[in-house]
Amino acid sequence: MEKLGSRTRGTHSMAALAGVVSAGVVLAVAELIGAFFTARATPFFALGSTFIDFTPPWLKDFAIATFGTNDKAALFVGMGVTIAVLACVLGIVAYRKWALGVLGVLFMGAVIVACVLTRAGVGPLNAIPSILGTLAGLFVLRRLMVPLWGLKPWPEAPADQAADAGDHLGSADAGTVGTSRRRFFAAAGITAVAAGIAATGGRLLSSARNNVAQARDALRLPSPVKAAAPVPAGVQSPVPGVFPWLTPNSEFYRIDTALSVPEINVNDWELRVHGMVEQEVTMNFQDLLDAELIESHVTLTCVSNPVGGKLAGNAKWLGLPIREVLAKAKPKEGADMVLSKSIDGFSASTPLEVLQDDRDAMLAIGMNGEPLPVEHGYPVRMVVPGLYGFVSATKWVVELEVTRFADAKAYWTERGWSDRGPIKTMARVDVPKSFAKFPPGKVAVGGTAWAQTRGITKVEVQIDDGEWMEATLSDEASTITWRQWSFEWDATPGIHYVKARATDGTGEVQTETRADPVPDGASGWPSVMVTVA
Ligand SMILES: Nc1nc2c(c(=O)[nH]1)N[C@H]1C(S)=C(S)[C@@H](COP(=O)(O)O)O[C@H]1N2
Ligand SMILES: [Mo]
Repeated sequence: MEKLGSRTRGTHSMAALAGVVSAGVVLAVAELIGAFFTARATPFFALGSTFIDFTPPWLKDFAIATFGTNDKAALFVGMGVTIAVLACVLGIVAYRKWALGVLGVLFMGAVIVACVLTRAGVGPLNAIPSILGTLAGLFVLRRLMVPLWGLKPWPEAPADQAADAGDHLGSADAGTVGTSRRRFFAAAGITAVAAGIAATGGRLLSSARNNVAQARDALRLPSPVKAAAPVPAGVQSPVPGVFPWLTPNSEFYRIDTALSVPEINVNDWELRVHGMVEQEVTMNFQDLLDAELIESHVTLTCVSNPVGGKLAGNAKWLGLPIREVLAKAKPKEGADMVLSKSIDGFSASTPLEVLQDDRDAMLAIGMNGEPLPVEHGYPVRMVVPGLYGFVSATKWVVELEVTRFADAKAYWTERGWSDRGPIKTMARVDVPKSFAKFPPGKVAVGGTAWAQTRGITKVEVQIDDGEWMEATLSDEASTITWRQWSFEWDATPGIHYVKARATDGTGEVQTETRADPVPDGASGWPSVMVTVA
């Protein structure tokens, strides 16, 4: 490899910096202009969402297992680093061969525009922020290259570069070098600050323009015509540290592919029921408010939840039974699935009969007495007892297409997951925590178990490879909610594994066979390692 002089190396670092500053300008200008377009049209959002759509199941799984519900923050950091590295390379390329640099920037711009335009429900005009951002970035890159070329003209610099470098060209003596460096760093610094201000301004502007949070606060929910069945007094496990039976909204797990939460104005919301139906039905939000709503406690669980994981929550939902909407639409003979679609492009395939039976699958508008939180699907989502969320719990739902499993595929099914998702029987040890240390003697063990629609009839605990011992079940609220349990263990010194398994209402014992979450949910017995000393 050619040995670079220190000054060359210096200018290369500056060229890389110029690339990073220019990339920042692309994103910032697009963010600012994007405030006047849909939030999902900004480059950062569109790139990230496209990346998520192409995420293979193993990577999704890895991300959720490693970062949990911080997976989006991790994605943003990863994207930021990737963009910065690419920008460094493009900066150096532009410095050495301007035309090639321009091509590279235009290519990146085209990739961003393609990502924006392939988002669901994003019209062609939404390319404008990214196009203007790319042009602004190109302009800044050019402005930053000029002093660099002046600093030390690259031997192969084409004539127009030489012209731009102006009086500095060929006279890179100590004085002009200093001037060029100062010019470069001043321009880079000022541009970076301006980009920061533009990006922040864009964020503030778009949140002020789409103030869905205020609309949600102002929303008054109607009372249900059928209240939730009363919850028995003893549903909560007496063991301190077991999660609350009713999950507060703020602690409810969140899983979705939405990098920027869809912001839906209730006056614009409409649900279209179509496909294999006798009668297409559309309803607006007022129709929902005026309908005969019911309330019901339902435990939601995520298919990506690893054994022992926390991707499950129990809430009181207020909504309209979906079977009533389907009764109006009258599904045709042969239909066996409803493909529910979110405004953000996500979709879920739910067996038609599950939405028609008496389990009270609903179009929910309320969660624990409040309007749905924006991240949990405001203004309307689906809640279907007994199925994992990825095939049933569509948030920001706007469409129900009555169809057949043979004819249509849901979002995650296209990405290697199952097309159906009945929930597997699962016990979880909440207390003691993994790696806990405590003295020998009586220890309270407790946790949760779920097998929605079948119910939990027994939970057993095993210490190391000993006998299975029956735990005490807390009261059962219903078969569609989780059930808590407790157990007293006389702990002896040493390192121990505390395991649990549940039996569901059909008499089936939770399988020991370990399975990964892909394609239809994890299985196996949870095991918590503790040190008794
Ligand atoms: N629009 C939309 N709805 C969605 C998803 C999504 O990615 N987008 N994820 C589903 C999955 S995988 C689960 S487990 C549940 C989670 O609901 P929650 O975030 O309210 O807990 O939402 C479901 N609904
Ligand atoms: Mo999920």
